[in-house]
Amino acid sequence: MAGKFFEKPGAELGDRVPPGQHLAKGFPVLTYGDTPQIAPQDWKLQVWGLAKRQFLSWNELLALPQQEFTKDFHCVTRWSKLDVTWTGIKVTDVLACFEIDPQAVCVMQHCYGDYTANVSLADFAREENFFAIQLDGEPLPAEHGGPVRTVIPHLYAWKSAKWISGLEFLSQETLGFWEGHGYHRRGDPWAEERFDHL
Ligand SMILES: Nc1nc2c(c(=O)[nH]1)N[C@H]1C(S)=C(S)[C@@H](COP(=O)(O)O)O[C@H]1N2
Ligand SMILES: [Mo]
Repeated sequence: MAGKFFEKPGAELGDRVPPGQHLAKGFPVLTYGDTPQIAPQDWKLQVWGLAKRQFLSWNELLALPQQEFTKDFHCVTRWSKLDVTWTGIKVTDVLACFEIDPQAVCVMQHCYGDYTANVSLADFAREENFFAIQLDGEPLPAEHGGPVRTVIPHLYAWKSAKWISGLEFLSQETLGFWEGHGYHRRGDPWAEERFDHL
């Protein structure tokens, strides 16, 4: 796989690159289906299931604290990109707006264009996860999920939902798009949780 678009990680990066992954040159775009075009002011996060609050608007999202995040990104199709620089809002700060019922243990991320990805609330509500609104200091490009996507760095990147449009809080696990097509329900790249063999 080494060559024009991918290179084998050098030994010095070995501890940064999960097993079976190669480093991508550039930042590949991986989308199933068409790229939705959403004007930031029209973006809205719907909230349903086991939570009181029903939505968060673009302006409400921007009113929350923003910070820079530099994180590695691992796609299950075996490319990784190290040190991606984003600006975003911590997932924990967003979740604090919703009055989530203690019975909620899972979250379904819904997207414009109908993609879904499930995560446990424990995996979602981690300090290093965020809603990204910028990439390299520029508004997040549509092909990378703009105006808003989630980034969950400790799981394979299919869990990082582009064009996020909704969060559904659930008392039990329901499978998202790729998870329903045989991909792993959790997707830890360090454990190579690529496919679900159950
Ligand atoms: N809505 C939506 N989110 C998505 C996808 C998608 O097809 N639709 N692809 C996933 C996959 S498989 C990967 S690897 C990353 C790719 O993000 P990128 O295109 O910004 O590199 O987005 C994830 N989020
Ligand atoms: Mo992916």
